Formats: sequence, C-alpha cells, structure tokens
Amino acid sequence: MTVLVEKLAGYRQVTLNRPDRLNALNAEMHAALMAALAEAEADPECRAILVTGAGRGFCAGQDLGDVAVNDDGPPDLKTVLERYNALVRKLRGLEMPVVCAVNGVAAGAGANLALACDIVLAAQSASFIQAFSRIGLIPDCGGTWFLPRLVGAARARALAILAEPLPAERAAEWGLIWQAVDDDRLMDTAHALAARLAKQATIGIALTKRALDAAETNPLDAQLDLERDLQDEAGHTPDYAEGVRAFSEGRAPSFTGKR
Ligand code: LHQ
Repeated sequence: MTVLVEKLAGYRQVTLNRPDRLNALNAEMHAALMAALAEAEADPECRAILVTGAGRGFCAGQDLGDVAVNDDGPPDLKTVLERYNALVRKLRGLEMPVVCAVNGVAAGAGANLALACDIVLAAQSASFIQAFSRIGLIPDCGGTWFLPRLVGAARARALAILAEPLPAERAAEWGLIWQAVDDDRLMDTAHALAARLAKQATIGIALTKRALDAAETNPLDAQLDLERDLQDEAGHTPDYAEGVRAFSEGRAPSFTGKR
C-alpha cells in the first residue's frame, strides 16, 4: 500500500508509504492519494485530514525512476504534471482543513505538496528543498505560486534557484509553515491539532478557506462583497447559532460541522 489511511475520531490520517524511496511519488501513489482524499471528502464523519510520511522522509517529490530519460527520448512530463495539478487542485478544493506533519525531508513536489495543505507542522530535523533546479526543472506542484506568497519574492527566488535545504525552524520563521516542533512531539501535536479541527465549526472553516483563496486575486472591493456573502452563509449554519448560544451561556460550544 503506497498510501495508508487511518480513520480516527472525526478525522483521517493519510500516510505516504514508500519509505525506502523517501515516499517519492509514482503513478500508483498519486492514484492512491487522490482516492484517499476523495474518500475522506465523501465521508460525512470526516472533518479534517492529517497528511504525513512513513519513515525518515516526508516526500522526495517525483520518483525520478519513473521519469528517467531513456533510449526512447525524454519522458512525457506533461502527463506527469497533470497528475500533480489534479492533486493540488483536489487538496486546495477540499472544504475540510488539511494538517500536514512534515516528518522529514520534503523535496521537490514533496515540499510543495506540503505547502498546498492548510496548516503545516514540521519536525525540527525536517527540511524543505526546492530540488527542481538541481535537475534542470522548475518548481511545480504549485511551487511558483505558493513560494512568493508565503515567503516573499526575494526568498522565493533564492529557494527556487539555489535549491538549498531550508530547515524547519527557519521555514517557520520565514512564514513558509505554521510551526516547527520537536521531533518526538510532532505526531502528538499534529493529532491534537487535527482532533481540535474536527470539533470546530467545519463549514465556517471551509468558507474561511474559500475567502482567503479568493483574496489572492480579488481587489478589496470584491473581497468585501465576498466576505458579506460568505459570512451570511456562515451565519445560517447551526454552528453559528450554537457558538453564540454557548458564548452567552458561558460554556464550550458543541459544533456539528453540518449545514
Ligand atoms: C528517490 C528519490 C526520488 C526516486 C530519494 N525518486 N528515489 C518532476 C519530474 C517530472 C514531472 C513532474 O514533476 C517533477 C517534480 C519533482 O518532484 S522534481 C524533484 C524530484 N526530487 C528530487 O530531485 C529529490 C531527489 N532526492 C534527493 O535529492 C535526496 O534523496 C534527498 C535530498 C531528498 C534526501 O537525501 P538523503 O537523505 O541523503 O537520502 P538518499 O538520497 O540516500 O535517498 C534515500 C533513498 O531514496 C535512495 O535510494 P537507495 O536505494 O540508494 O537507498 C534514493 O535514491 C531514494 N530517493 N529521492 N525523488
């Protein structure tokens, strides 16, 4: 099994599972990951996803054994890229929050797969490498979009061109990720976060994600209109009513995540 799925209380853990290849992505793993995300999305009890990697790495990006140049000439990278594009679109289109626990090196598309998630934690010993330039490629899997937005133009350029490892602590300082965590605390921290998200107001989170994504291209005027509309939608959820009721009664809210 190239991807392992564990159903937990309110969320699912999805583990990339080719540890001997540092969880490099091949066609089989792409399909398994897409299926795992689609199944989580279709499960009404699933309100968050936790993505991580098995073994000492998170993901070394594309399995280079699958795209080797051979006697038939260069491989068809467009077909491979379509798989990455579908994966990033799937991840970013998920309504539920996605936590990524980067347990070790995240290189190439593996780094950008992590950046496509909503909240990224990384073990102190982990690092992020935009490895593409080392083999004559450009950052894909959304890298050229995520990097400048997360760390600014100057750092994005140097990361992409130099392909030097960015340690987890600095990645957090730069705003590339949410938090660097002690190695032995990573999975406990990630599980606590996913479990907490699974009890939050899921529809409100989905609408928040939609608003933040739209803000990447909207002028303020359009964004204000969008906030008005999405807030109206959030305000019609049972979770909003419960949130206000719980506040006025001085108790913790009990959110269902349902419309
Ligand atoms: C791997 C890989 C790997 C296969 C480690 N593939 N075996 C590209 C092409 C086309 C279209 C689509 O888009 C893309 C997107 C991309 O992702 S391009 C970037 C691809 N990734 C890389 O270039 C990273 C390659 N890996 C590395 O540079 C190193 O392995 C890193 C820095 C990640 C980790 O280094 P180490 O900790 O020293 O581990 P290692 O190199 O010894 O790797 C362990 C094993 O994993 C090793 O196999 P072996 O049989 O010798 O134990 C590697 O060959 C294998 N492996 N990455 N991407």
